[in-house]
Amino acid sequence: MSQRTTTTGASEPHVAVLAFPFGTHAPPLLSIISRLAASAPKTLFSFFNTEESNNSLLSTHKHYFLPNLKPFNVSNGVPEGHVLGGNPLENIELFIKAAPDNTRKAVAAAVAETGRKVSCLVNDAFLWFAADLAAEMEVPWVPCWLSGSNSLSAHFYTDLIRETVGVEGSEDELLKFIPGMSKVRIGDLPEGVFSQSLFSNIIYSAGLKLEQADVLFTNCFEELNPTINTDLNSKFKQLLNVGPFNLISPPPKIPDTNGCLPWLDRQKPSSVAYIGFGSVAMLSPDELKAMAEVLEASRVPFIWSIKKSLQESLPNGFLERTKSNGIVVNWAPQLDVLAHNAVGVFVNHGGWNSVLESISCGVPMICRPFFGDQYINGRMIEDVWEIGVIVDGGIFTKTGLLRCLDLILWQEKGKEIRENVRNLKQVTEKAIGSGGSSMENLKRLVDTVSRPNQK
Ligand code: U2F
Ligand code: KMP
Repeated sequence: MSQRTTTTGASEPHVAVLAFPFGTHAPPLLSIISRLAASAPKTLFSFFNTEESNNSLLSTHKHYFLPNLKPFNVSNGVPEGHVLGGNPLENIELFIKAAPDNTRKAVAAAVAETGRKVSCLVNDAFLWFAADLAAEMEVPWVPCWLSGSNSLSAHFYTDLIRETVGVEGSEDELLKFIPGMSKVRIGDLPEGVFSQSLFSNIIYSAGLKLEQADVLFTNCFEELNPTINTDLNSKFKQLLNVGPFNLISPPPKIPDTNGCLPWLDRQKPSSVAYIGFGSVAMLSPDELKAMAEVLEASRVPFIWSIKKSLQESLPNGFLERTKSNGIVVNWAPQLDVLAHNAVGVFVNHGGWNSVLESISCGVPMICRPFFGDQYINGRMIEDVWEIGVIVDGGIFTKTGLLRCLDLILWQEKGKEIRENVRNLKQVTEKAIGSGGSSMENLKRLVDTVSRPNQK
């Protein structure tokens, strides 16, 4: 009996999905794959990811693993006995170096276990070796760019940028020669455009390789960057913006263990600063001190999500003195916090998921970018979408941060910014509504991945 089930299934589509297990990459990829799996119940989706990342997803995002979406473990690439130094780039580089071999092994094992040949390969775009794997298996190659089309354009045009501005381009030079990027400066570009580390080279190569994708899909929506998207649409075989994933396939609720939500209920509308810098970025001790001093002196009500290890570096007595004014948490229920009408500003690092979550809740931003796409995201926020500001000088100082908080929370300019982000929220809702651009693109994506292999 079980054999008959396997034989029937053997000809049904099987999508292998390769996750990048660092930063906030695997959860949004899993979320969109879950949405595809729900729309294509006869298609099997195998989610290849490290054991650590899969275990974390299984404990916090279990509902995404539908009966036709199964996790498979891939080695993290850390050699036996190797002691990690604590720099996230070390983990990334060890994983990526070993990933092509480890993934081939894991995919072969999953095919043997499920009795289904792979019919389509989906991967986090950083893992561009997947292009070769898809070619070997003779299946469509469908990478996913988990950030915005603004950073995608920067990586796609890296050679042109290097040729045009040379290696010594001035930080303030504008990228006027790239459609939709005329407000972006050389200094805003992500690593991979100029820097030469192993990880940067991987992203650079991804930018070149993505042109070969059968379909490239993103966690973005067309109306957010219309000029960039029109341009990129003519460069890729098929570019499908199917975001924001947080709205297309909502994540599970995070327990409100610190009582952020009832506390927010007691605050005035648009008065609270929510502060959080994602899963990787860390404030320096000086910036941490500047932030704490501003919160204490200004009396701006706040929720500050800050890792336990950094909480020890807060000024002596800060928690006690600000108890009536704010909450410090290890990890906040970010989406619920942003959706609360008491929140007036999100002080963040420009991480793509945070940016989309803030837009989908209509909350203005103050950005302090650290790495990767965060600078270019901050630039779009300040100069193109006009839904927030980059903190003065790029780092937190007492005067710079106070000025930004004052601007967004209390000044006339802040009202305009708030109106802009609320308008953009509506545009976002349209994109994911019935007949909206992301919804229509999602149907095309479901169609691509659920097709039996025709190569
Ligand atoms: C990398 O992402 P990060 O982890 O640095 O940051 P985000 O993209 O902003 O994602 C953070 C997520 O964690 C959630 C939050 C976001 O979904 O809702 N979160 C939370 O629930 N509670 C908290 O207290 C704090 C955060 C990278 F660093 C970025 O540059 C990239 O743009 C991003 C995507 O490629 O990946
Ligand atoms: C650690 C990370 C990430 C990183 C750098 C790190 C990460 C990430 C990026 C990134 C780089 C260029 C882009 C977009 C994102 O950089 O998760 O255009 O996404 O040191 O975890």
